[in-house]
Amino acid sequence: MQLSKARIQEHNQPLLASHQLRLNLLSEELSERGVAVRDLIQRLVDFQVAIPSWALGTGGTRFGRYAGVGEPQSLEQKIEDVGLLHALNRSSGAISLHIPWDIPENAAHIKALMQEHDLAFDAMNSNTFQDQRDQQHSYKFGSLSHTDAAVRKQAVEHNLEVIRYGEELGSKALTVWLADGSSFPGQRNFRTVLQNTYESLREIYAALPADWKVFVEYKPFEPYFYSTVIQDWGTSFLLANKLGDKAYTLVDLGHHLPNANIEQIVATLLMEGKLGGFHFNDSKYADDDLTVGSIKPYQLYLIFLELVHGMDDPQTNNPPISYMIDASHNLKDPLEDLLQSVEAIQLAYAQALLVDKQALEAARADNDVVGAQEILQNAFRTDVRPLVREAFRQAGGALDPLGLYRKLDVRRQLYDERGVGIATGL
Ligand code: AOS
Ligand code: ZN
Ligand code: ZN
Ligand code: ZN
Repeated sequence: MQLSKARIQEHNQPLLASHQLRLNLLSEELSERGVAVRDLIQRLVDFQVAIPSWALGTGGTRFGRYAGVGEPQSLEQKIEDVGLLHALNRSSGAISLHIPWDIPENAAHIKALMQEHDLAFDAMNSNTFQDQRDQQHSYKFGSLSHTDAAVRKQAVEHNLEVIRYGEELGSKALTVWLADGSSFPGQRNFRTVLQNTYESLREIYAALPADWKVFVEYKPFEPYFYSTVIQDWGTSFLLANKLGDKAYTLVDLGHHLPNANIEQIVATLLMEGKLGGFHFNDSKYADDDLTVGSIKPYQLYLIFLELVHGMDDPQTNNPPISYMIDASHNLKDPLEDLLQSVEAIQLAYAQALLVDKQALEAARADNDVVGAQEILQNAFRTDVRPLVREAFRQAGGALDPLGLYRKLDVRRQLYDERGVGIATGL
């Protein structure tokens, strides 16, 4: 289904007066606090976060899966779903594909469809954590790190194939998330598997087009429960450094052991110019892939503060970061969840933009612990929703994307169109 500009206008019209009132009130207060409101809103308008193709269908747990309805059955339908999200909030103008779940049969047709929806391709994702039909070697005991050179070769070749698909479509990055690990002490020689992984990655790196990047994602455990080969940001950073300028670390918020100081990891990677990709989600226990900002909104804000201050610092030499939502939904309508996630990201971003950097640095220089904390908390405790809504509106989106989605009864329409089938690739 397509969402016309006229339909969005029609939705915004009755909400406009009360929105304007709230926005004016907040703008006045913020101007008094020295915030350049118009510039801030423009930064929100410019911010884009990619949607992964696998977040569009209902996920499952290892105990089972409840079918959703109206889920996309093809790459075309996935693009249509992201196009709909983007029409609603104008902040999700990119899609991240996964091979072999999203093999583009006809690249020209797919590119035309992308253009129609004003979408770009974010990083391509390879998959060496599942065995595919007709695959010669199994990844049961690893892929890029495998003890058998033939398996490593097959996994490298798969990644090269993903790069080729990405080139056809106009993507500029490859994300490697490696499930490789072990479930019992003694199962693996830590040094051998890391060395194997490095050598495999080197072959992939050598095949990267000149204007491409590779993102190395880390994760402390799961699907294996004793060790993973790329367990933490240090290991990812080490590999990225050894590989070269086109290799970067990717931070997924759910891939840390409890209470890790993720904002500090972000700051360190930015200092080194090595933060390439970002997967947003939220978690209470581990890689829960819950809605962004639903469990730890203050942490999300602190992370955004590091992203904003780090990227704005002229001394930082980090390329633009590929932002993506990496979530999975068992209970919610996936599209509703993604609308909530995008909004949560924009809210945290807006709060981070409120912080007076100079005042914060002055408090730090004075060792004014309370003062510095107050500056951070004041920004966090500001209700910035009018700013985010205004950014959606200025960009041509809905003042209340979720409200409009519900009013249009989108899921019902998708169900009529597509039926009950399970989304492809999940
Ligand atoms: C897995 O835990 C990682 O978060 C991956 O980034 C991603 O979810 C996966 O590649 C999708 O299958
Ligand atoms: Zn991820
Ligand atoms: Zn994950
Ligand atoms: Zn995750």
